[in-house]
Amino acid sequence: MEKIIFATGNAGKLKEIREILKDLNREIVTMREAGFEGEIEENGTTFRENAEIKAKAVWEKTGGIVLADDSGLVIDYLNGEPGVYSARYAEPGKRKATVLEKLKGVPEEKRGAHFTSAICCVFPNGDVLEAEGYCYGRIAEECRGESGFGYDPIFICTEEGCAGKTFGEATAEEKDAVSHRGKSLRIFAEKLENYLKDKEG
Ligand code: ITT
Repeated sequence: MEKIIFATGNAGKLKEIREILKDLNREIVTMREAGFEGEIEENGTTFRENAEIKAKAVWEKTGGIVLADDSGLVIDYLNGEPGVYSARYAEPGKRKATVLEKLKGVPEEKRGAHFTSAICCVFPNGDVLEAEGYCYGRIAEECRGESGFGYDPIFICTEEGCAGKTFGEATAEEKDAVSHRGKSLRIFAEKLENYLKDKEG
């Protein structure tokens, strides 16, 4: 069975994607393992555009089945920031602190936020499948918990099954069950199944 190449340099995403898509029973390799070198300029203005840019860049070089995730944290009080700039918001190691500082003194009811994940999969013949997922919550007043990656310790999830915990406090199973990436990838998995059935039939 043909493997899936995941166009990412983010180890946290890779771990989650392998777990969430384990029922596909397909090997998921990174773009580096697939021989892709170099950087990808993510110059889109939406998560969806950036996911497509990443998937197509790796597909053009490898010709395989390529999956990409573009994601980020959208904070109401900051008019949607950091959004598509989530990976580039402040210096590495200072991103969570920067968000906490900007929301200092802001009351709980105004700290609403959500994570978005846009998935794009390009097939060897150029066909494209897309999916999106969202997870709602609010920004904590300080970091809580060590699990996950990125902004997880400052995102208090308000969705059933995880409500009240930051993603840093949630187990991987609890996060995957409600997260933006869990949702986008489960939608993708269903679309993939239908796509493959159509092709075979
Ligand atoms: P690739 O583009 O190589 O996949 P990246 O880290 O640059 O990796 P993005 O451009 O999609 O990925 O930026 C997403 C950023 O948003 C990511 O670096 C995190 O800081 C944050 N983020 C996305 N999903 C997250 C999650 O589930 N938990 C915490 N932070 C998340």
